[in-house]
Amino acid sequence: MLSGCPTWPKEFAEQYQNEGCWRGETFGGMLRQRAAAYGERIAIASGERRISYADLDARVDRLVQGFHNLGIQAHDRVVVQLPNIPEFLEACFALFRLGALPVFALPLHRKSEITYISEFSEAVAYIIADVDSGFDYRDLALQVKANVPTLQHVIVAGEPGPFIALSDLYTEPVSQWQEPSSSEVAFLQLSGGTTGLPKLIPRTHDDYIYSLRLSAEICLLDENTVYLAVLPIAHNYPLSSPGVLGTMYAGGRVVLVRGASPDEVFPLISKEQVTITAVVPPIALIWLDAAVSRRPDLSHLQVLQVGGAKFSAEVARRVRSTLGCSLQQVFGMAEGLVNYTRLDDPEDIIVNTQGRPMSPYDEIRIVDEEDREVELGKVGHLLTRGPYTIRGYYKAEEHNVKSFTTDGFYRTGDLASLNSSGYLVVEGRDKDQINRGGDKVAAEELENHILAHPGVHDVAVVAIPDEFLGERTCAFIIPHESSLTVTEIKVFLRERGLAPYKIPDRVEFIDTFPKTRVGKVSKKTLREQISQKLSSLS
Ligand code: J2J
Repeated sequence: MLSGCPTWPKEFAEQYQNEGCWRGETFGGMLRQRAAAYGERIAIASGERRISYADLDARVDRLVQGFHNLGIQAHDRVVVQLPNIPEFLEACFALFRLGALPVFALPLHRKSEITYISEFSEAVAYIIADVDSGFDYRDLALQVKANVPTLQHVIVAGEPGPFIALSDLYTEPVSQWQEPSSSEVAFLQLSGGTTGLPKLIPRTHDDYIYSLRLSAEICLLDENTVYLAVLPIAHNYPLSSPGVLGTMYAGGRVVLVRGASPDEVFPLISKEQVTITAVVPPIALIWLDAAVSRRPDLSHLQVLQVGGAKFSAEVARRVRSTLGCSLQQVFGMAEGLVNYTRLDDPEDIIVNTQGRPMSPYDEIRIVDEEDREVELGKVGHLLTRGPYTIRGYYKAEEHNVKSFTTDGFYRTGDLASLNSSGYLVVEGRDKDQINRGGDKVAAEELENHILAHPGVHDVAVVAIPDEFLGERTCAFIIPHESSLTVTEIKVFLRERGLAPYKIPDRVEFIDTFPKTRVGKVSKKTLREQISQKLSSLS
């Protein structure tokens, strides 16, 4: 097992095995079996490209040999930052087979995030696209490589520039390698974050494949499923809930697309006969509005999943009548626990709750400030433990003490209530994070970046309500000098290489911070102040 990865105590691991949650499957083995069972059926469609399960299996073997020839070995970490293209899945399955660990970066991550996760994970390689959405990842890689001594290889899907072409690595397999054991960590996923620096989440073959299998069952996937991957598949939700991997588990077809606009997506749903897709609330809103005027042919679409941020009941009610498909709410987290409304649930549950845990072995506690369980139906802090929820972040001992109870429950940072049928309603959050329509911004991380500006004395980042995204970010800054401008701050953050979605939506200059009774900055008062100001402006 890779060091620095907390794991389940023996008695829990045995229980999860005995109960049949963990069945000893690995990703490498899963693809091999699907290739044997579904051979010529299409696994991945991307533009005009079609890759069958048999082709995918063979291409992955060739790539394993190529990675092996480069010197990539079991337990090595490899940062993968690719858009929704087939190479994403080929590279990941090749790394899985080799026992090397993909570290998933989002396409919008920039120098700051990539340098940090490469350094922290001591990555030996970084896999990128050449250019995507107008951004040249090779320029980013040059900067990252100059700062991260462990990084030996940059591998490019597309024109390699000064680096290695991924396409040159597909090599006739000659070596033998031992596939990892199912209890090993398969990859590191990025946490939405609440702290100054992003945390890495170790997921094992056993736990993640369990979550795929269950997700595929709950979403009624089979070999006739066509799943459209609209969100970046590096994210846990489109990767596994049931996402591209759950679809492949079921032997279905994954359709990859790089944008979410109705112009692109509606014709594709019709052409590929898509049966299920997953979006965040702002995309659902755009699709609903566009569908009213365009009346697209979505006749094959059975399920629209919405998750990642709270979906308002009012909008949720419009899904069936406007798009003609079922809505499924998904409330999940890269750390583990995923809740789904079930497809045969009554409308009231589907519209008004965020679903119930997918596994009977998921343990849920709703507690007060002292970790005492609150009455059923009351709002409290959501804690969870189970067969696919991590027991700790990668190499984060100190932080793990705060994020997990001594008996292994993960403190989700969400405020929720539980009803008598076991369904959860997300009521808010006690973690210092802004959920920008599914994109998570850790307040402390952004504050640290802003504090690095020499003209800033102090800063506090809070969420402001937003009709479209749910929330946006507002940075309250106490400047050293009154000449500091909003533009200066934004340019500064961009130049530091921060992901664009973390650049504050609004900056407010202020003389002093309101304080709580114990002398801490009162973010609650700041949120109230800005809400009042904004409502008086509108
Ligand atoms: C309210 N808040 C939600 C929802 C997530 C499936 C779906 C989503 C994620 C995800 C995921 C929410 N309503 N429906 O990994 O597998 C907020 C909560 C949660 C945090 C996790 C999956 N769905 N959230 O969004 O790791 O605050 O995972 O704790 O990015 O998003 O964020 P993340």
